[in-house]
Amino acid sequence: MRVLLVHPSPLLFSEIYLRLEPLGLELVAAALQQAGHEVRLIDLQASSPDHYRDSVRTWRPDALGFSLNYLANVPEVIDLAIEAKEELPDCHVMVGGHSASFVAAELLAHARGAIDCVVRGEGEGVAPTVLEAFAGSANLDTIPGVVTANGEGPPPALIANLNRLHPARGLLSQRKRYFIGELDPCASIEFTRGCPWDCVFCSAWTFYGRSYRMLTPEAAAEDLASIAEPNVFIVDDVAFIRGEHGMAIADEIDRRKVRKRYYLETRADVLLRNREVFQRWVKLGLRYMFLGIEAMDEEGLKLHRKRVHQGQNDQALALARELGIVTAVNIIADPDWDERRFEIVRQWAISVPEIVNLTINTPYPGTEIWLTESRNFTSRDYRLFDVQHAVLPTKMPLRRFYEEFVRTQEVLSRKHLGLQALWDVAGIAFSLLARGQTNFIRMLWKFNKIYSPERLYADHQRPVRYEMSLPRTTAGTMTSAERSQLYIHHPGTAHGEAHP
Ligand code: B12
Ligand code: SF4
Repeated sequence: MRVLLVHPSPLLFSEIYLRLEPLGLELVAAALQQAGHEVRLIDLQASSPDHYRDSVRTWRPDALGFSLNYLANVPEVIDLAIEAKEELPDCHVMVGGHSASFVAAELLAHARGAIDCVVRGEGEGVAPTVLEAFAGSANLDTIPGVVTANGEGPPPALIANLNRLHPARGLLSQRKRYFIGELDPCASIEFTRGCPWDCVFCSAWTFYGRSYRMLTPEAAAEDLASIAEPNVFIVDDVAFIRGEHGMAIADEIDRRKVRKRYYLETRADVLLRNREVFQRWVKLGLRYMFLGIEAMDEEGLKLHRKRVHQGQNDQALALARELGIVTAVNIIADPDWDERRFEIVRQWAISVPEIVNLTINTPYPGTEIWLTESRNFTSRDYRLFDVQHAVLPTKMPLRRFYEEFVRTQEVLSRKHLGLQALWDVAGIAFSLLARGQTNFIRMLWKFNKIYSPERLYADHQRPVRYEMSLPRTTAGTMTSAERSQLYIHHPGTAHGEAHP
């Protein structure tokens, strides 16, 4: 079959700081190629919608597959599916990805026949069977994880072997457009999958059933060695939870003499526990790290169930500085923040050398706070669920909240964007320009164009065509049965570790 795989457009956040390749979709593509299909991939983060429309019209795929990791992309994907079905009524449409897995039934309802099925959970294992069903030689309703208008088939199953496939990176023509900060251009890689913790605002653990699986060090290093870009973003939720795994990959990389620069995300306690692993990776080229600090006090950390103490966060930042890793941290802004809370964050952020980023507390489907807080939503417009908009009632008037939020982001960004930053990194900027890489340079000026309280506020006034459904729970409560319903892959079905 001719299969066109599509990743939707970037969200507000990505318009400024980064743009990264759709690794999940590349794995699905690799599985479909292996099954003998002709596959094309369009990433609307890096290509124009016209390019997509031309491909539908001229290449006339037999099947379309949309990746829907981000809830805010739901309306776009529904509209693209409807448009494609109008152009090609016989084309089969499947949707998969993180968010699609949590809202499968309502996606099908909104699309009114334009989406044939939603694949819940990991996609590379079942996607070839879904295409067999599209071709008439298998039954769509009996494939694990597949949801159709007829209902849900057997529960999704985790794939048995993460080492078998390498992402089909070669399918993306616009590879030069992927970057994160000055790591420009930048590819992505996965060493492990899943997270054994259970923070209340996060759905990484409910998606993978609190499992944690690792690629073999050989497979990880082999994939890395095949990457052409000089910079690599490691997509693992929490990098190097198992110190010996991080060391073993480092050995394999050394053996292959691979030299790259890396960005990864991890937790304070993991960094403190595995100091020598991170030290080794600094020697290998680790430059940037993201630490999910989330809250600045014990009470906040407890509310998020982060299972880390403030003291550990402080120690981890000190260690990262000592190791020479440039660290970005995230703080979750609660809609009930007032001017004073924003001011405290601004003061703290200016006083530390780290890159500080703010996101707004957002109950996503699949998280625990989705069950306990979603009854209070002020909007059910999927597009506002991007952690840059407030979807819960704000203590300050909404416009005032956005003024404080943007002012804080601006103060934080001024440390790293704009003229001062260009001066600080002039050498890097010139060498990137000399190589024709302009993503980083453009980023330095983008903030004021993209972020404004008016834009964020106006986004709430747009007509809403697709509204998100609410969970069937009583406000503020959650039974253990409801909590267990959050899982896509249930803990019992997961191979690998289930507890930190
Ligand atoms: C890496 C990552 C990023 C990267 C890049 C992601 C990219 N280009 O796709 C960066 C840093 C840019 C990023 C940014 C953001 N992210 Co992010 N990100 C992740 C992370 C950690 C891993 C994603 C990944 O690559 N996994 C590895 C691949 C192999 O898995 P996968 O993509 O899920 O694909 C598999 C399945 O989903 C499925 N599948 C996927 N597509 C398809 C398509 C078909 C047809 C089929 C059949 C199957 C299928 O099969 C694949 C193989 O098994 C996830 C957490 C997680 N564990 O999922 C958060 C996550 C997806 N991000 C999240 C958020 C909130 C954001 C931001 C909004 C954060 C912000 N501060 O603003 C931004 C918005 C980005 C944007 N779209 O513009 C949330 C999503 C919440 C939601 N429900 O919408 C997540 C779940 C994190 C969390 N803890 O809550 N992110
Ligand atoms: S540690 Fe990170 S990935 Fe794991 S549950 Fe918490 S926020 Fe999610």
